[in-house]
This record gives sequence, C-alpha cells and structure tokens, in this order.
Amino acid sequence: MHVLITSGRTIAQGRQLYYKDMPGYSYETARCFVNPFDLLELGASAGDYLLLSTGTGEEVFVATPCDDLVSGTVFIPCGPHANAILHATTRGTGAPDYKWLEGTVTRTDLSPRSGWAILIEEGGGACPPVPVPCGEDGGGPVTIRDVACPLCGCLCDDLVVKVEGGAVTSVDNACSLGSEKFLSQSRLRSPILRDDNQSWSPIGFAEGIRYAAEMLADAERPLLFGWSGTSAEAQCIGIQIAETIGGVIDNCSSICHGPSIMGIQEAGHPGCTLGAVKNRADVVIYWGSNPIESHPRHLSRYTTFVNGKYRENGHHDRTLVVVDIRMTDTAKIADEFIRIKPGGDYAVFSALRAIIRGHADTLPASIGGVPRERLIWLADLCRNARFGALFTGIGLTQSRGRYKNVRNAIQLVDELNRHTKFTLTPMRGHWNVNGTNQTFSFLTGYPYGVDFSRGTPYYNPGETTAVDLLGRGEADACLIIGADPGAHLPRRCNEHLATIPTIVIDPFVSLSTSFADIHIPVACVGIDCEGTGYRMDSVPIRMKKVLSSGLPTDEEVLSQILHLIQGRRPYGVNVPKALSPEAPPVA
Ligand SMILES: Nc1nc2c(c(=O)[nH]1)N[C@H]1C(S)=C(S)[C@@H](COP(=O)(O)OP(=O)(O)OC[C@H]3O[C@@H](n4cnc5c(=O)[nH]c(N)nc54)[C@H](O)[C@@H]3O)O[C@H]1N2
Ligand SMILES: Nc1nc2c(c(=O)[nH]1)N[C@H]1C(S)=C(S)[C@@H](COP(=O)(O)OP(=O)(O)OC[C@H]3O[C@@H](n4cnc5c(=O)[nH]c(N)nc54)[C@H](O)[C@@H]3O)O[C@H]1N2
Ligand code: SF4
Ligand SMILES: [Mo]
Repeated sequence: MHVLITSGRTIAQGRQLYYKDMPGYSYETARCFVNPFDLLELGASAGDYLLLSTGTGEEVFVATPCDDLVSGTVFIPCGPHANAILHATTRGTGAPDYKWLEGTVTRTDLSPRSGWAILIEEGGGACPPVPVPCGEDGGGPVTIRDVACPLCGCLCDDLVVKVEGGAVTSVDNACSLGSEKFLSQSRLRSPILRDDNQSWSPIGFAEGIRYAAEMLADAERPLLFGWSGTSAEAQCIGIQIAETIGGVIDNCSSICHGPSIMGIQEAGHPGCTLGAVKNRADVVIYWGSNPIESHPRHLSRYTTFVNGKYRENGHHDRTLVVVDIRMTDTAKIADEFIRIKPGGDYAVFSALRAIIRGHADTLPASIGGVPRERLIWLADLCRNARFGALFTGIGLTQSRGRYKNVRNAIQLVDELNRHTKFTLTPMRGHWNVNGTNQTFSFLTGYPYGVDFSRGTPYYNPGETTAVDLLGRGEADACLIIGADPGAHLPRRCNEHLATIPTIVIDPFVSLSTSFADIHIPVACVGIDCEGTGYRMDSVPIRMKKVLSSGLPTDEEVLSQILHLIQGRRPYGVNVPKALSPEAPPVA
C-alpha cells in the first residue's frame, strides 16, 4: 500500500528520551500508527509487524491502530527507526522532510530492530556499559523549590525537587517528560574511548579534553553541532571555538524551527511573552503543533486552562482551535479542530488573508482540504478576538512550504493586527534552543548554521547546516554537544558520522555515543549545574543546581578545549592554511 509517512512526538517516546540505553526507548520509536481500515486492507492487526519502505531503505515497525489518522497516512514517532528510512535532502532550508515522506507499507514476519542495532548497521558501535549511579553527596533529604525544568521550551520554573543520597527522589509539578529527565540514571561518570576493536575503555578528563582539542584543531572542515541542551554560557564558548578553528557551528534550530526563523527574517516577528497570552488571550490557536504530547504544561501554565488577569475564568473565557493533519490529543480537547491536508497550510493562510481582506467570494469551495465556510468562521473568530495568540509547530516548518508557511502565517497575523491584537509564537522545542539563536545572533550575526571557514561569519541554510554538511560528506570531524544526531538525523548523516572523528559531550548515554571516538560526560545543566536558558518567548531563566555530581560542566570542558586550541594557534583566530606559519611557502 502506498502511504504518506509523517513523524513527530508521542508522550511515550518523550518519556524515554533520557533512557536511550534501555529497550523501552526502541519499543516506543518502533511504533507505526495506522488507520484501522488501512490495517484491515493490509491483513494486519495491533502488534503485527509492518515493513515501511522508501527510496532510502526499509525498516520494520509495530502496527498500532489509530483512528486519528486519515486513510493513506501513517504516523511514526521521531527516533532512529523513522530516520533509518529518511533521505537527507533539506530543500535549501537545513530541515529534512520529517513530516512528508512517501513510501509503501506491507505486512512482514521480520521483527523490529533496536535503535542500537540500526546504528551498528549504519557504522556505529554498541552501547557502552552504564555504571551503577553514585552521587557525590550522600546527604539529604533536601527539598528545593522554584526549580526550572530543562526539557522543553516551556521552561516551567515552579518545580519542587526532592534530593536524597546524591540522587533526585521526586519531582512535583513537572509533567512526565520533565520528571523522567530528573530521575534518569542513564549517565556516564568518566570519559570513555572507543578502540579499534569497538570496545570501550575509561580515560581521564584531561586526556579526553586534549584528544577533543587536537581532533578539532587538526580538522579541515569541523562541524560543532547541537547546543540546545546546554547553557547560553557554554554556547558562547562553543562559538569562540568555532571561530578559532574556522569551523561550522550549527544548532538544533536548523532541523527544527530554523524555517520559522527564515520566515521571521522575511516578514518580522509579531511576538509577545507567554505572560501576555496568559493574562489577555481569548483566542488561542495551535497550528501544526501538538502540545499535549510535546509541551504538556503549555495549556495549563500559559494559555487555555490558566486564569489570567483579564481572563479570570480560564478556559471559559477563551476559545481553543487546533489545525493539524491528525486528530491529536490536543485537537480532542479543543473547542474546534480543523483538519488540513498535509502540506495544505500555505493555501489556507492565503485564503484566510483573502477572507479578512473581504474577498471570500473569490475562493473555491475547499482549500487545503478545509471547506470555505469553516475558514470564514475561523477568520471571523480571529478578527473578533480581543487578543489572539497563534502558536506554530513543526508541522509547518518540516512539511512542504517550510519557511514560506511561517511567512504566510506572519502575514496573516499582520493582516489581523489591522483589526485587533494578534501575536505569533513558534513552539520552540528544547529548553534552550531559543538560547542558541540568542547567543549565535548576538556573537555572529546569524541564528544557526554559521560557517567561519572564510574567517568571517557566513550563513546559508541548506549549505552551512548540519544535515547538509553531513549529507554531502563534507565535515571531517564533529563535536556533538546537547543534541543526539544518532537518534534524530537522517541515515545518510549518521553513516558519515561513523567515518569521521567524533566527540560527544553529554551527561547521558545517547545514540550518538554509538559514533563517538570519545564521550566526555558532564554535569547536566538544570540538575547538577547552573546556567541560563531562554524560554520559547525569549525570556531568560536561570537554571538551578539541585545536586552535586562532581562532574565538570559544559562550560569548563569547552573552556579547556578552547584554551588548548588557542595554545596551538597563537593568534587565537583561524589562519587560512596558505598563510599559516607552518605551511610550506607557495611556489
Ligand atoms: N514527547 C516529546 N516532546 C518533545 C520532544 C520529543 O522528542 N518528545 N521534542 C521537543 C522538540 S525538539 C520539539 S521541536 C517540539 C515539537 O513539538 P510539535 O511542534 O508539537 O511537534 P510534532 O509532534 O513533531 O509535530 C506537530 C504536529 O504537526 C502535525 N503535522 C504534520 N504535517 C503537517 C502539515 O502538513 N500541516 C499541519 N498543519 N500539521 C502537520 C503533526 O500531525 C503533529 O501533530 O517538541 C518538544 N517536546
Ligand atoms: N523522524 C523525525 N526526526 C526528527 C524530528 C521529527 O519530527 N521526526 N524532529 C527533529 C527535531 S525538531 C529535533 S530538535 C531533533 C531532536 O533533537 P536532539 O537534540 O537530537 O534531541 P534529544 O534527543 O533531546 O537530544 C538532546 C541531547 O542533549 C543532551 N543533554 C541534556 N542535558 C545536557 C546538558 O546539560 N549538557 C549537554 N552537553 N548535553 C545535555 C541529552 O542527553 C541528549 O543527548 O530531532 C529531529 N529529528
Ligand atoms: S512542560 Fe516542558 S518545561 Fe514544563 S515540566 Fe513539562 S517538559 Fe518541563
Ligand atoms: Mo525540535
């Protein structure tokens, strides 16, 4: 059967994000949600195995019946299984076709593989042994209040964390995604080095840091990727390293909301704080975003269900609309759900703009799969709002249209601002992915995908972005910090990572560990060290330290790497090879 394969978040996949060494993670990322009528046609039922095939490869998934999908579309959670069959084309934006992949599905007797088995086949190594946890402080119990959650862009800062015996024992107020990060024990305690026989041996921090510095200084086209999972302070040091070695530094935005930033660069950003939404919004729209599974407290802290200064009766004072290709869990609690055809967003935004300009009569009966009358209703709702808040997800940035979808959404919001007050906020993913854009823009002039090889910052999404650089096989060394390409980048990128020197700096075992020549564990920002994060609305929040692990921080490890590299390059800037003092004279 020919199908459209689309991927995204589930709550169960999110709960496993910090347990990637365990079977439960692979179990959740190997699911395939299928309309029950399609399953009937395939002769399969719940729990049977399905083979998804694309031009890139094939992978086995577990059939999970789901009424939320229309026939002909299957949904898979993001993770190693989804990316094993995804090509690395980004259509000039840096973001792969995560939401739009054509392929076929058949029933199979083959069984699903684990995430690690997929990475081993792509050229990586097996999962290293994870030591039995031991915290530095044996004391406790201690209760710490007003803790900020280092998981998603909501950056909820009302958590109550209890610590005892050097470990977190309970987390109050967090959603299950946040709690699981605090409670995870899938952590390394000392750096590990992979030898030629693919086995791991422990090494000292000084040795690991020296290895990383030499690897980066020796590379011709190094890529420094990730940064969304670490502090703004660490990001600033990373940018200095990239400048010093003439490397490319990119952050998770390029594969995520980078296209939102491209739309904002073209059309501006009519944004506001989440506090303004909480106190004022009477119309809230989630478009291509499913916060119940990806930002679980967004509705209860900032939008629909919270009481605000001018919205004293919470959800009774607000209308919630969801626009998606699936009947998501967020759609199920919305006042109105508008189902759109995959890739239909651009046309629908244009139609809404036309209606608000008074040209409804020029529209066809159905646009992007939505009846014209429904759009007239939505346009009226928005125009008559006292304060409208449009939240855009990666259903817009990773589907056809990419940044032009977001640009059109901004132009719709501009149009609405001739009648009322309306704002647009991208539903930023990681707790500090917004911080990467703040620090990168402040220090280099560009928000992500910054190439220092010319000696001056150069930015061109689709060229200087991680998936493109790895997909073209161009990077000859990679530093991975605060991201997990092993789980989240298309197969072609990982196959290349397996062939080049790779350093991973991460408190947790990740699937990228599979490609690491060396993995340096660090203190986790927001758990065992402090740091600054930027919420999705660009409000900076100080992350707390709730326990001591005795591990060095990202800032400390990166500072030492920078120091060692500067020692090798006395001017502290990238000197083009032909001009460097060591280079042979040009004949
Ligand atoms: N559980 C969990 N939570 C997470 C994460 C995680 O891995 N797991 N990751 C974090 C990150 S990095 C991010 S960026 C956020 C992302 O958070 P969301 O933006 O909510 O991410 P997704 O679930 O990938 O996609 C959102 C929706 O887009 C819809 N969609 C697909 N194609 C189209 C289309 O053509 N048009 C429209 N209108 N919609 C479409 C999908 O059906 C899906 O419901 O989540 C963060 N939170
Ligand atoms: N098929 C498919 N694939 C997708 C997507 C999709 O929708 N479908 N979505 C894409 C998107 S939007 C994104 S953003 C990416 C997900 O982006 P990734 O960045 O790959 O997501 P995570 O797996 O959460 O990785 C975060 C990493 O940071 C580490 N970390 C946590 N705290 C710290 C810290 O204090 N210091 C350091 N150094 N590291 C830390 C974690 O252990 C983890 O390894 O996936 C992309 N891939
Ligand atoms: S909504 Fe996001 S920031 Fe808030 S507790 Fe859940 S994961 Fe943490
Ligand atoms: Mo993301």
